[in-house]
Amino acid sequence: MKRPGSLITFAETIKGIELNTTEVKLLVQCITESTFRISSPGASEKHSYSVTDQIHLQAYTLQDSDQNILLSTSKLKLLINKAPVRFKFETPDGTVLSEDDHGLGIIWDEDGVTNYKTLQPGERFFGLGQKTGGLDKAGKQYRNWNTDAYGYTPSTDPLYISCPFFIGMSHARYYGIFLNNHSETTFNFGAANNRFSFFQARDGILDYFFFAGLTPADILKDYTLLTGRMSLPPLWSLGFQQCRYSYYPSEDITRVARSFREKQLPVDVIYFDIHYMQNYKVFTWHEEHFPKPEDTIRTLKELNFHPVIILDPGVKVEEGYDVYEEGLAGDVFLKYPDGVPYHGGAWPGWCHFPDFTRATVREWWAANVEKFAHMGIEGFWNDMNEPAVWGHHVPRILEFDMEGQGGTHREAHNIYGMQMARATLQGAKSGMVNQRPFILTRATFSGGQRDSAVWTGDNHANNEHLMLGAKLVAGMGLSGFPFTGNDIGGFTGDASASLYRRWIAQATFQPLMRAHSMINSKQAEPWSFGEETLEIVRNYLELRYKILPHLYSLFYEATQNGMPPVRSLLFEYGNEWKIFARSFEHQFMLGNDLLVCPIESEISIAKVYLPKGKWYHFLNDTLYEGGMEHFVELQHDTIPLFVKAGGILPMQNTVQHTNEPNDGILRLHIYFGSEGNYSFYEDDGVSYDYENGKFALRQMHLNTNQFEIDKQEGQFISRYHAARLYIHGFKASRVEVNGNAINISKINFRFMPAISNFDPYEAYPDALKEIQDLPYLDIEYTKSTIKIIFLI
Ligand code: MIG
Repeated sequence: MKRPGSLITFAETIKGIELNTTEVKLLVQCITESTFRISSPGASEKHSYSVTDQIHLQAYTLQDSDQNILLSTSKLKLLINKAPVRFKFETPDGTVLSEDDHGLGIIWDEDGVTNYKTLQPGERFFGLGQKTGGLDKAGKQYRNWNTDAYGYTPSTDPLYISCPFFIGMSHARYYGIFLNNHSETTFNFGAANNRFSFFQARDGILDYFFFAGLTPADILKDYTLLTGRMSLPPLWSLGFQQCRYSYYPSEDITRVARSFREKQLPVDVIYFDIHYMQNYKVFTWHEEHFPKPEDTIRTLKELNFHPVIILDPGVKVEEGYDVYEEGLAGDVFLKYPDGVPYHGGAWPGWCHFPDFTRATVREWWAANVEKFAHMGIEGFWNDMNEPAVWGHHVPRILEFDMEGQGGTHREAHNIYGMQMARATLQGAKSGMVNQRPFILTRATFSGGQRDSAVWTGDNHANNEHLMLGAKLVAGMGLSGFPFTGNDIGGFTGDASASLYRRWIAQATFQPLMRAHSMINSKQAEPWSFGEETLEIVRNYLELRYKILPHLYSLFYEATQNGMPPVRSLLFEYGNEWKIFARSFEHQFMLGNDLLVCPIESEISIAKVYLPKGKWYHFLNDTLYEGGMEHFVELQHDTIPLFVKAGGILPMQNTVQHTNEPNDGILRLHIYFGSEGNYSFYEDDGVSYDYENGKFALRQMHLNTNQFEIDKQEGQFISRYHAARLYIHGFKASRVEVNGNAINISKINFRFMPAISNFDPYEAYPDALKEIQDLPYLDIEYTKSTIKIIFLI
């Protein structure tokens, strides 16, 4: 056992502050005003797959006294106790954020390295990526080791993705810790003890970043500055996605696609799961099921579908199979220390596995992806990349390149999926000329948000998974992953109609809206659950396409500051303890203003918690008082949706797919309240031209009786010539637009149309209640600035 003893000397060098203690050396770096880094020698020279940028050092002040060294910036203080060496982080006003346990501190032993931190009174823990358990993870311990978690439950750990980053809350202040280590790591948030929390790295390399911020958003901003942010996804990937294990042969996938169009169900994406391949061989097409893949792809595209294919990492060992032969010749496969390539079992039988930690291997993989992009495939779905092999135990002794630094499967395991997604993105991009591809991966790691969307793997068709899914998506958002979703309906098992409807309703408000189901399970397309469900699902899909302008603007925000579209209530309401209660912790926000409450199947009266403030019922405009619980009646498997007073929601008319232009009229729903702001973003949705200024960004502000739209930034010509302003909760009788008085009109308004075949007004008088006489006004959107004053 080894730990930092007393400080012998310290030196401020170009690397940072080097501490020399009786037993170990440590390096302290000030990275930004709100970020410090502490690492063991050599750690900062190791290649990090998570940290994107070159680390720059930030100025700080240093005060040296007998007992300690104090490093401070305007936002954060680090006190280094000298005997023994212990670290304590404080806010500038002296509130403790996190401190080493005085007796234990940092310990190196047979478990690797463990940093023990004193549990602060009432300390809470959030995020840590794709983790089960509550919103507040206090009292739990988690392990990071990417795992094919087929059959997982609401308490399984680990799952598919590792993200050793969490946000902590102590003394009502926030901090974040990112353990920059992709070997197996463990986080204890006060599990089975009342003394400490800890984080532990099995490889013995200590390297963590400490973030301080006034809000969780500040911390996420710093963390994503360090580990990167996603770039804008293609707009079509935010449409509805239909998957099945598997749609084949060719006639089957095109039949499903046609059915969507015939039944007028808005959709953009359809998937090819593993049966499109010949004997599951990656980068092949099945000769009988898909004899003319180009034709199938063309047919799908004519139907305005964007086809996505699955890619598994295992390459079948088979003489004469070109991908295998070329891989062998190019020396791309993982090997044992004696140079013999590794054989692992997967769908194709015995496979070799590419070493995605080598640049040339990523290029080889990318070249194969590129060929498929040239065929018209625009989306690539990376599966089985934990990596998963039959028997689940990839030998730890396999050797990896690790960007030339060398390593074994112990170090490479958790970033394997991430590097596969990176290689896939690389290939897709070079194969698609100035068009954005869509990459989806099952396994990844901190920083993987840069390359791909993720889903939560093989969930099950039950209520537990419906609710868990909402928490996982919000939890991943807190951890820097904005583009996430769950298999709608549940992957394994058979969803009831009610469960499916509730899942569709919930996923309408989640970033990735993908329905998927297991081979041999009941068919699970929207029409497989009866006519009534079909009508209801169509309503939700239409609503999804109406809110695309909102969703897309939220994705733009994710590219700018790392804020996820789906936001845990922690972001705004962390000081309201009810948000952590078991019955409310599934609730989430889509953006700042829209509150979504997931509800189990068959439930017709729901209990929700509305945070402080005033809230409008999204479907019927009833005003609710926040800071308390409410019971809400639910018809037709709707879910409770509320908009915050002061909220702004941009929408469009519904379209059948994202290739279909909207009608040029922006629907702006504004909800009376004292303050609301919105960044409304548009671009062409498909190319990278936005990087060269081809975007349209307009800031909107709502302040009681005044609504303003600022001048556009960027050179994209907006899709909208007019805006129809729906005014919710305003008492105004007159209005002035840029100084000119105009009339307020009234309209019978419904967010979701009635269920036509069933005539809800006969069968269910209250169903999807329309808003009676909603006031609105039409304005020219092309005016360079717009100022609206509501007058009584
Ligand atoms: O061993 O490709 O999570 O979505 O449909 C199963 C078949 C492999 C697991 C994925 C699932 C996918 C399935 N895959």
